[in-house]
Amino acid sequence: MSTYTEQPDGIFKTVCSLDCPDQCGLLVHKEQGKIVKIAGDPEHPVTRGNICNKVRHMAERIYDEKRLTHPLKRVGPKGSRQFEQISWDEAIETITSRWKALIAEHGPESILPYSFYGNMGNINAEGMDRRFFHRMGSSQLERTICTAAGGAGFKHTVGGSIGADPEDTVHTKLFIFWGINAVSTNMHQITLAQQARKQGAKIIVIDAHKNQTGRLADWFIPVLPGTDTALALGLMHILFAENRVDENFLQQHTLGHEELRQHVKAYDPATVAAITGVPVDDLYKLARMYHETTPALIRIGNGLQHHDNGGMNTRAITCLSVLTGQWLVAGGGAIRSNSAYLSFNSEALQRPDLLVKRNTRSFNMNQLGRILAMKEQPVHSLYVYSSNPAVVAPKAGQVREGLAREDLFTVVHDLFLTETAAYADIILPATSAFENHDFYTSYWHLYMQIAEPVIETYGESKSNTEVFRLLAAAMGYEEQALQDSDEQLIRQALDHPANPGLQNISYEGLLEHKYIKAHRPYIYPDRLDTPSGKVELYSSTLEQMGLPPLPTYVPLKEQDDDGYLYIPGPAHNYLNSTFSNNAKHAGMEKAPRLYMNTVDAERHGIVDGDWVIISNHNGSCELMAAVGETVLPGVVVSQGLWADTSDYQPTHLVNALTPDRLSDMGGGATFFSSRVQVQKRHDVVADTAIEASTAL
Ligand SMILES: Nc1nc2c(c(=O)[nH]1)N[C@H]1C(S)=C(S)[C@@H](COP(=O)(O)OP(=O)(O)OC[C@H]3O[C@@H](n4cnc5c(=O)[nH]c(N)nc54)[C@H](O)[C@@H]3O)O[C@H]1N2
Ligand SMILES: Nc1nc2c(c(=O)[nH]1)N[C@H]1C(S)=C(S)[C@@H](COP(=O)(O)OP(=O)(O)OC[C@H]3O[C@@H](n4cnc5c(=O)[nH]c(N)nc54)[C@H](O)[C@@H]3O)O[C@H]1N2
Ligand code: SF4
Ligand SMILES: [Mo]
Repeated sequence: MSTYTEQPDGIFKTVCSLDCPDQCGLLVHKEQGKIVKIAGDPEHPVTRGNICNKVRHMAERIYDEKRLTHPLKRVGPKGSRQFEQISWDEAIETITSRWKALIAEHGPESILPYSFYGNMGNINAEGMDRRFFHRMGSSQLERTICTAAGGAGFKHTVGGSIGADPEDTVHTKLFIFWGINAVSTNMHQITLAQQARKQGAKIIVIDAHKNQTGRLADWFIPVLPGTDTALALGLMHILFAENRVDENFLQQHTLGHEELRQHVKAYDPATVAAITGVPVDDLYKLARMYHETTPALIRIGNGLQHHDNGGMNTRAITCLSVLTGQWLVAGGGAIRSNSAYLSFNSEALQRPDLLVKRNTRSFNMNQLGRILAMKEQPVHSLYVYSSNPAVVAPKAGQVREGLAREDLFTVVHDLFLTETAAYADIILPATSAFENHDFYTSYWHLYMQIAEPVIETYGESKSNTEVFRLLAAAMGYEEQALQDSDEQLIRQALDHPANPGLQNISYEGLLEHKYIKAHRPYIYPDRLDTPSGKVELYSSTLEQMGLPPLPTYVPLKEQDDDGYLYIPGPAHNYLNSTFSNNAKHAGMEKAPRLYMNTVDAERHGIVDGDWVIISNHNGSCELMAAVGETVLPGVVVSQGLWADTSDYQPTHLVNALTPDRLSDMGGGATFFSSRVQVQKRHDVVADTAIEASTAL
């Protein structure tokens, strides 16, 4: 059964499936059965006809000759990329007979799924797959690689993923982009801010790197990585000391304001300046500006979450965001994730009831390397889909060692022969989202959207839902839930009276309108989803978990090492590792740069364009120095999860250096909390032809 329904040529409305808050409405132009152009939908209230360069060039990826067209089986050593074409029947039979044998010998927990949001369509990302692995009773996966730390920090403060409606931010007068590279990662929030700027709004960026977002700010505030909690506490100190808090709001809507008032006395400006690198005068200026401007919005990004103290960083900033009462004002308050407004019936979609064994073991995806290295009750089979862990997971060297295990039966379902797929025993070709039926829920704007297939399935590729239906049948699982159609899955997920925000949204309505906004009759709800129903400045829940109940600065773990603090962030022209294997996008991205301060570069005799090796106890990789003043001394930053080179070497694998420690809350990733040594490569000459913006 194919999900493809006959579509003529023309222009079709659909959705961008990438893991990006903007979740754009798209117009896909199709001629002779093929996509010839992808543009923003001018009628979509948030997209307003603009999309990023990545997706404007996405047809290159859809029709890339490297795209997988058939199932493959491995015929050489793991990692050698020697595969032979097989039929779907043979692929499904090979996988399921192996799984049946493993289940008989070691039990279902010897099998581990590994996935993330390579495709944000809900039924493909977290629908039929969840049903299947629940029914199997496989080891379960904690999907914590992205926003788990911040999600927890935010939840313990305001109860869940709610915040300002981005569309209201045209009225905002002060934007604080905090740990977010929004020009690259949330471009429509920048469009809205630029519109507000015409009415006098100011844009402040607080970041460890003066990148494309910092460069457009009215005021860029460089901060030392992992010190944001201290910065937020210092600002709260000044707000309380100068009576710049909204006492009414604190009284009515918060818990623990008196404790917080006392607690922040310890974070005086001089102490905070020494920790954060932000001068005392700037602390006063920022606190006063924040108090004096309304609506003031803090857009909390992922950068400050990917740290040892990422949960607390998010929590401290969230506490700051309520002190002046801005959550009561349209266009004020904070935005971290808005996913709660569009929350759907995930129990109906994922069917956790199919998992019979209560204490089935579960693994944190950030520790894939150590999971695959386990000697006791080892994982014998790994099924990877919608993710590329050989590139994106921390401690990538250990991940690849695990993937290279001859006794690990690995299946990878993807559109491409990724770095992870290179280690697979069986590779299955995946459809692109333009070939699927699915529904989408943005975690930033408030629109639910639907997509129907725009083009025919590519080669013999299949969607995630379709592959799990086949696997379920071949495993002999007889539950109807494992054969439900895509339409049934969507309808079941939408049937969710518990979220009144969906009251205007139906399957038929979505088919007709393509996007529908969540119903939200308030700016600030009557009751938050915290235990007290209020903003918890003091959290007894955290206290019971052994964490500080009040926002408290805890330094990063690797302090005594004399290496540079290293932030390997995402790139403008890639989406995590997606597009990194595509010539057009790699060409736009030019070279893997390492931003470093002039003072540090001079010490090592490094000039702009030099190739450098960065290394630490986890591994090493090679990058090209971008010398200037975009980072503070002692900090180095790279952008991009780069593909292995054309001879399949992991030369620019930044995650070779990242730690697999978990964050303070939520089991989140700590990609940005490592330290590295930097060394010049003397055997190659500097490449001065590639310019990188390195000026202040
Ligand atoms: N073009 C593009 N867009 C994307 C992605 C992509 O790969 N490329 N990825 C998507 C995904 S999955 C996600 S989660 C989002 C992530 O997008 P963002 O939320 O923007 O997160 P990052 O880009 O990881 O980091 C944001 C900024 O945090 C800074 N930073 C790092 N550590 C600290 C710190 O301790 N304090 C402060 N204040 N700043 C710090 C970094 O320098 C960086 O500029 O983007 C999504 N959109
Ligand atoms: N150093 C460092 N590492 C990071 C980050 C960072 O900032 N720095 N960011 C982290 C974050 S925030 C995230 S979210 C993760 C993201 O990590 P991943 O989720 O692994 O994201 P991608 O690299 O985009 O890989 C997605 C894969 O899914 C495939 N795919 C797309 N659609 C489908 C589909 O419908 N079905 C199937 N089967 N496959 C599909 C794509 O081809 C691609 O190979 O990376 C994390 N890793
Ligand atoms: S990646 Fe983001 S900005 Fe680009 S089209 Fe998709 S949703 Fe829009
Ligand atoms: Mo992410």
